[in-house]
Amino acid sequence: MWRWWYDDIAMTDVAFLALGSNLGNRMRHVRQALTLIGETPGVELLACSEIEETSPVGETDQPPFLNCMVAVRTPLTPRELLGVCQAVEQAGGRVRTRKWGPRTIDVDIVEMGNLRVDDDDLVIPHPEAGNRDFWIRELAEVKATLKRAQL
Ligand code: PH2
Ligand code: MG
Ligand code: MG
Repeated sequence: MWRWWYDDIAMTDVAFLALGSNLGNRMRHVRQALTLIGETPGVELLACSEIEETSPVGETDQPPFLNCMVAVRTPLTPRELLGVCQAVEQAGGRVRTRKWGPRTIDVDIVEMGNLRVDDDDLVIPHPEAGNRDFWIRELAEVKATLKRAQL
């Protein structure tokens, strides 16, 4: 069964991860996440958007975020990549409180090639992908960088 995922990803093996932090030393959390993602075996960090400050969406009664988008190349399955994201969140001291609440570091899979996943705990593309101005902007920026660098 997993073989099917691998075949699919082999054709379009660039995934886009969104990073967000609005608790504690936000830049430190984002930087640590970038480092950990880049050091993960089987995950090649290709490009990163600008890191920008954004107003909270959804739950608006929380501090502003630092957000950025990264492109990675990986043969990992979606679920394996989710595991990487969760490990990076744990290393960043993420404590799960309320949905969409403040967090030291959040790492979300936004896109993974042309792949579609619709499980209870993992939906790709991310359901908010078309709704957040900053994600749309960051995604366009990273994709333009990949194109320029012919990655
Ligand atoms: N993430 C959320 C909820 N709201 N707002 C901004 N600006 N940036 C985020 O990354 C964000 C959010 C849930 O993951
Ligand atoms: Mg999120
Ligand atoms: Mg998340």
